[in-house]
Amino acid sequence: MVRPLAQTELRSILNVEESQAKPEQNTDHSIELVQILKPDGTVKDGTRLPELSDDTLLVAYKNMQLVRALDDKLVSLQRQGRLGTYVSCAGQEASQVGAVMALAKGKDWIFPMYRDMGMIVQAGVSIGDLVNRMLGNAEDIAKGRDLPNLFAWREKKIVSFAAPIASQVPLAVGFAMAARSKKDDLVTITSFGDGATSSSEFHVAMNFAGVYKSPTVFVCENNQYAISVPVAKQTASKTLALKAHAYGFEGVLVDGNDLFAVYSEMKRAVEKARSGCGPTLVECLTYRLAAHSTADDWKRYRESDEVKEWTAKDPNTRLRKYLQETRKAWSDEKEESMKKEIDSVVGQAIVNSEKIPPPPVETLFEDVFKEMPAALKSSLREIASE
Ligand SMILES: Cc1ncc(C[n+]2csc(CCOP(=O)(O)OP(=O)(O)O)c2C)c(N)n1
Repeated sequence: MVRPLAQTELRSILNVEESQAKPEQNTDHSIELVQILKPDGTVKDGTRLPELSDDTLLVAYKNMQLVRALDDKLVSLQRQGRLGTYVSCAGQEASQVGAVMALAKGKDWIFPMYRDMGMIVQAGVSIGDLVNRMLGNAEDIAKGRDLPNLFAWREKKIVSFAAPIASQVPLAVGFAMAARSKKDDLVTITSFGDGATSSSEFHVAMNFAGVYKSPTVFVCENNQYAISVPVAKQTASKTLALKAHAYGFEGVLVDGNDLFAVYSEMKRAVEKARSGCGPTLVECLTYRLAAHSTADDWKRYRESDEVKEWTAKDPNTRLRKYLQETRKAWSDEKEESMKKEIDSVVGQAIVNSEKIPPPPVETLFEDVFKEMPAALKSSLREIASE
């Protein structure tokens, strides 16, 4: 792996002199962090909890824990050589589940990124289908043609992701504009990391959305690193939310490990978009607890103390504390039985998926041309006769 450059090395390579002169300039574009649930699971003074029933909250909590358990299991499958590269979402569950909770199910569309397993599960994709996708077997919806973390389920209104960073962002804007021209009041959301905000796709999409008031909510999951590049080397802006102001719309900064803060601000943004008042950028300040993917080692570019500090702000533990200690809607016994159920669902899904063979070789030739060209037909015959 390439060694990350220290700030001083980078400055000397780029020939950037640290200026001694400090001209007066207004760079204080602070945006306040929205937080409702504090890391200790208590509600912050002066804030209002969103109205959510116990049932809705318990489904969200269960999904967050289900995703964490599946995540652990998929990392271990990869380590055993039973799965290709895997991208973990551990630590980002509240941002992902909270964002999807704010959508109108069956109406709004999701343009996710590769790290968004929490969105996929909250949108209603079954664990069996998800594991088939990860393993790329014959029952995988993508017929094994995509990388494991590239999610797409048309009936759940989840649009497939392409590997170039931020390529999904303009698509979400275009889709929303097309829907509006057909007088459909759906909203699109698109998620991406802090690194994606340096891409041209992000800026093109934000500009277009601002000018035409596209009914789109941009969800930036700021997990503070783009592989080994910390956010401070990604932008000189104080927040990523601020970037929305340059495009003429609202940017909000939320505690991405607080399900209530994410849900409340997403709900407001989605309603605003649906009522014709244009887009919002919601920056969810969070942290990825694992490595970027199973192909890197976070110890090469992060301090253990930093990881410890963020582990103490774990979104799942925080919500559990609230549910159990403040709301009295949960208990140790319920947690125990939920964990057993989750282990069995995840374990069974993996056993079932691993029994399914890979997609038949003919599928490699299908779905490209309406009429298969002669050259492909001949290759197919050749393979079939082997
Ligand atoms: C256009 C493009 N450049 C580089 C890459 C390689 N790459 C894959 S993931 C990644 C980091 C993205 O970081 P971020 O947007 O912060 O999302 P995160 O992975 O942290 O969730 C990079 C640079 C890519 N896939 N596409």
